[in-house]
Amino acid sequence: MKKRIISAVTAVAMSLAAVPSVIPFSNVSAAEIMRDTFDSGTNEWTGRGSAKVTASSDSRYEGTGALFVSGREDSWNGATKELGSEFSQGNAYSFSVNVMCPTADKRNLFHLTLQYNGSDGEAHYDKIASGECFGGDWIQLYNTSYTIPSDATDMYIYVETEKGTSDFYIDDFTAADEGTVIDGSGDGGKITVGDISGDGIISSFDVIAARKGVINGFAEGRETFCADVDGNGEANVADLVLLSEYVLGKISEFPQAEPIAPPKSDFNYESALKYHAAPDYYLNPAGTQGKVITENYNGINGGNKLKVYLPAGYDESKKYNIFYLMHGGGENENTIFSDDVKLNNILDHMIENGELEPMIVVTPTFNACTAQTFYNEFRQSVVPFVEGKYSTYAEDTSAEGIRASRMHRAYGGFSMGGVSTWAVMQNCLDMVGYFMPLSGDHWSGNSAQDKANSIAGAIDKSGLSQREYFIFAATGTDDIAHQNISPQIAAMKPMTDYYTYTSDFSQGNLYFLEAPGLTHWWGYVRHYVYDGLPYFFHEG
Ligand code: FER
Repeated sequence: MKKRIISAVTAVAMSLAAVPSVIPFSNVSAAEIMRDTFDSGTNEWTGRGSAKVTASSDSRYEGTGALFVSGREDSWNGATKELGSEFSQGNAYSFSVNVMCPTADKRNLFHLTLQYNGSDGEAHYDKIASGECFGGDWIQLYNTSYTIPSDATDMYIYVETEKGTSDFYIDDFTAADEGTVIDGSGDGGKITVGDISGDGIISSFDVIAARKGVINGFAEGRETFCADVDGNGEANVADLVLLSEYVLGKISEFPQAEPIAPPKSDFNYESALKYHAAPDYYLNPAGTQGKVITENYNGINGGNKLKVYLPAGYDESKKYNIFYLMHGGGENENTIFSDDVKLNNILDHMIENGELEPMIVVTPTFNACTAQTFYNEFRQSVVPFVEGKYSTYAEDTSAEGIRASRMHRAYGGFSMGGVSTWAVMQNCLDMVGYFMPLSGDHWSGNSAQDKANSIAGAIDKSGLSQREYFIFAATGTDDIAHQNISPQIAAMKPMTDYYTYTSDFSQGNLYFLEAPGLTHWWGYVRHYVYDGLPYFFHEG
C-alpha cells in the first residue's frame, strides 16, 4: 500500500498559523476607518472584470444583507472598492472581510487583495489575507497588520478566488487602525485535516466531534474533509480511531489509506481515438432492425414532434441508456433517421455486431425555439415526455429522478445542434453526463476563452467532479466549423481543474476527434457518432 504522510508537525503549524482568536467587539470604534455592511446597498463596491455585484438579502454573515458577486469569468473577477486618502502609504492597518461560497461541496481559497500602481508605473497585486472554505461556510479574511506599500497610488481592495468562477457573498468589510481586533466568522485559516471543530488545533474536542459524526453523520464539505484523516474519501470509525490515537500521542501523523475510487469500467478504450468511417454496408438496412417512432408532445414552445429510435428487442422491463441527438440549421427532427443520414441503419448494425449496447436515440428539434435556447424545452418538455413514456434509468421524471440517472443520458448535435449541445452542457449539467458536440462551437462570449470560461463556470456551480461529465467533440479538418471549435477545445484543454484530455474515459473526460480533410456534412458527421457513441455510458 502506498502511504502518503501528512506530518503532524506541519498540520499543527498550519493550524497555529490560522487566525488569532476572536473577542467580542462593539460595532462602533474610534479605530475603525471603513465598515461596509451591505445591509442597505452596495456601499460603492463594484464588479471586477466581468463580475456583477448586488446587495442581497438571500444570505448574510451579520445584519440583513450581504454583497452577492456573480457573473465571474475568471478567478480574479470579484468585488472591488477604491481605497481613498484615509489610507496612507507606508502605514499599517487591520483589514477584515467575511466571505461565503454558496455551492455546497466546493472547496476554494479566497484572497483579499490590494491592487495599486507602484513607482515603476506598473499595476501590482498584493495579497492582504487568504482563507480556505467549503461551500456554505462563512470565513473571515483577516490581517491585523497589513502595511500599504510606500509607493502605492490608485489603490483598490478586492476579493477574488484562487481558481474557478463560483458566485460568492461578502459581508462586513472593515478597515481599522493596525492591531484592531475585528469581529468576524473567525475561520479562514488553512483548513486542517483532523481539526473537525475548526478551532485551529487538533484536540480531544475533535475526537468528540468525530464520535458524534460517526454516530449521526458528518456535515458535507469542511467537516467531512477534516474528519477523513486517512484521506480515503470517507469519514468513518477508522478515522475516529486514528484521531484518538493522534490526540493521545500514540501516533504523530495520520497514515493515508488508499482512496476509495469510484469503480472504473473495463471498457477497452483507445486513448487517442482516430477517425474511422463505418463499413459501407452499415448504411444498408440491417438484419435486425430497431424501430423509429414519431412522437407528438405539447411543450413549453407549443406542439412539437420528435423521433425515438428503439433498439431491436426493446423491452419495457429493462433500463436503457438514452442519447438525444440534435439536427443542424435548416433541418428538422426527421433528418437524422432520413435517407440522407440513415443513422438508424448504422445503429442497428453496431448493436447487431456487439459494438454498441442497445440504447434509445431521440432526435428532437429546436425549430420551435433556437439552438441556443433549446435547453429549456429539453429540460421542461422533451426529457419528461420521452422518459415518462420509454424505459430509461430515470426512476421518475422529477428533477431528482433525472439527476440521479444523468450518467445514463447523453446529448449531442451537429452544427447548430452542436451549438445547442454546448448550451445544454452550460445549463443542464444536472441532467446529462455525456456530451457530443459535432462541428459546432459554444456561442457564449467573443473569444475561445470566454466560451471555455462559461462552461467552467457551470461546472463550478454544479459541484461535479471530472469523473462525472465527459465530452467527445468531433469535426473534420476542412469543416467550416473547425476554425471555431478547435480554438475552443484548445482553450479548454489546459484547464486541468476541469478536464483531463484523452479518449480513454476511464482516465479522462475530454476528447476532440479531428477527421482529416472532411467537411461540414452529415454524410461524414454520422461516422463521428459511429466512432464516439460506443465510448459513452461506461463510467457511472
Ligand atoms: C459553428 C457552429 C454552427 C459553425 C457553423 C454553425 C462555421 C452553423 C451554421 C449554419 O447552420 O449555417 O461553429 O461554424
